[in-house]
Amino acid sequence: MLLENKTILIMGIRNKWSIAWGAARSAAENGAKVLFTFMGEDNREKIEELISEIPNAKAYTCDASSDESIKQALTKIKEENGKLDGILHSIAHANTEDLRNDFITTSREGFSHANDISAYSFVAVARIADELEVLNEGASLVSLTYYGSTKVLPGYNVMGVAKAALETSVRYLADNLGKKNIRVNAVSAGPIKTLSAKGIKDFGSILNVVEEKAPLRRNVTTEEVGDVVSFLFSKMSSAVTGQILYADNGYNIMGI
Ligand code: IMJ
Repeated sequence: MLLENKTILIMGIRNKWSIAWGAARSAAENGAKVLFTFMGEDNREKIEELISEIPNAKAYTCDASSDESIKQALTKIKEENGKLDGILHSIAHANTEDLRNDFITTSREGFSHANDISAYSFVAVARIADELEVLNEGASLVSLTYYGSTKVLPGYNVMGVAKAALETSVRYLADNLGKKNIRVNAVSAGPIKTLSAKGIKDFGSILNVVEEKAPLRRNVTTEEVGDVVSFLFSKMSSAVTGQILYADNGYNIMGI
């Protein structure tokens, strides 16, 4: 199996619709031992119930806005499970008003918050995992991004700026960690109805446009995105680093 004898940490699980959950199922199906981090100790019961269908899965709380919290989580994870072969960063947040109003109204605080949680936290995870020697030789770090980093999508706003910072961070991290044979990539997923898309104005029409225009004439599923993440965790991608790999049924290649 593709991920046999590998331990994979999935950071940012919320519910069964999360891309993180699609990635976890794919990693588990391919033979990996899967661990999770989630936000907020209050959610432990719900998360443990969800992950109970994956044998030997364990969940740890982690607040991506705090280096101290990331350190605590990674220390405990290493103590209890040994070193990791892969980490998926599936964490993003912007203030709701910054996704509802015109981009020009974004406050200094809102801009900083979106970039802190959605981009900087990946840099912090990479650095702390490296410092604490949490990663095995040949490990693979993966984050999730979106086309709104590159093109204007209505309402994506400051998240587009944060994803651009994330994608550039992927390239610089890939350079820094390449010396240690650690790879760093991001998967740019097509739009999916997750909790992060809930309440987003006209989300349904965005899904319809993809169905109509994407070369494969359909939307992507969390399982399909998860399979691409598994490829990046596997030896099959040993020559791939610093890349933004689109899992969007080809939508991004179209000019119109
Ligand atoms: C989000 C906003 C606007 C347009 C959007 C999205 N499109 C897609 C998304 C077209 C696909 C979902 N996406 C890719 C995200 O990265 C979402 C991030 C996000 C969502 C929320 C909603 C609730 C909240 N803060 C958020 N922060 C980040 O309070």
